[in-house]
Amino acid sequence: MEQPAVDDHRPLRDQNERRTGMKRRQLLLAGAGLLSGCDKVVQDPQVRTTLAHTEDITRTVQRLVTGPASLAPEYPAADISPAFKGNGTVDPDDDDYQDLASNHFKDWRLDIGGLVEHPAKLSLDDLRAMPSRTQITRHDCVEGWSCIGKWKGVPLGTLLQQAVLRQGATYIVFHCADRLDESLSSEKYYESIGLEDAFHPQTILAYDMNDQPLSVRHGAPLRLRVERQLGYKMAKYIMRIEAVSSFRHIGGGKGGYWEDLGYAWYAGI
Ligand SMILES: Nc1nc2c(c(=O)[nH]1)N[C@H]1C(S)=C(S)[C@@H](COP(=O)(O)O)O[C@H]1N2
Ligand SMILES: [Mo]
Repeated sequence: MEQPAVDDHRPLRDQNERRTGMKRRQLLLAGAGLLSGCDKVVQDPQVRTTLAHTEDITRTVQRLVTGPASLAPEYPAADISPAFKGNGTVDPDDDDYQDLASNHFKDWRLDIGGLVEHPAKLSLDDLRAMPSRTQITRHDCVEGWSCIGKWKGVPLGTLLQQAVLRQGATYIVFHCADRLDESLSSEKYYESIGLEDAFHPQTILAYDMNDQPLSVRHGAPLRLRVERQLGYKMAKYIMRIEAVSSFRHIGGGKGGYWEDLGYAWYAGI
């Protein structure tokens, strides 16, 4: 059967992603003893729309195999990568962002809004004064590389408990400062996760990396770590967090910058 045409780097990335995703899916499916049935569906390159269902299967099976609150592996300090790759945007080409950066983010405020009882605007000092969590984890990019880093930040769940989600809040959306590649999309980078991941103990908004304030390269002043998912979920340069009942009205409607271009919304690993 014919493969879809590869006319720019985007479908190629999609294919990479699908390949990586499949391997992991197959592992999870095998673990759950479901390989034979689901495997056929996953492997049929024609069944494009089935991939959406496969995404649901991945999520369900990951939960069956690992339980809803299972932790991603954490590593000893000796395993920290000497050079952590920077990927995607590494210096946002945005005037407002550059102004904030030139003043060491003293005027930056994390805007928390949407379906919450108590909208808030928090400074870096506010965030640093809150209880924190530190974790050494492996970052897996869909492009096929991994790096281990140490992250310190505020558990997202703590912030959401303070903000108090209103009825109907189902997803947390992260709005970023950067436009990644205007030839692919004019949208600013954004991401979204469900409440299970939002309240997961390892889901943090990180302001330190490897015991230093987060660098611009890696998402200063604040980036998401959602450790059971792939790298593209880990929004850098976060400006605003919004609780929503649906993300259909945001960006291209698929829940994230790369999702709008065809990546899976649930990028479980
Ligand atoms: N705002 C923003 N967040 C982003 C990206 C981006 O381009 N812009 N790239 C994503 C991808 S694909 C990866 S692998 C990681 C890279 O993070 P790093 O630069 O710290 O390695 O950030 C993710 N978050
Ligand atoms: Mo990535």
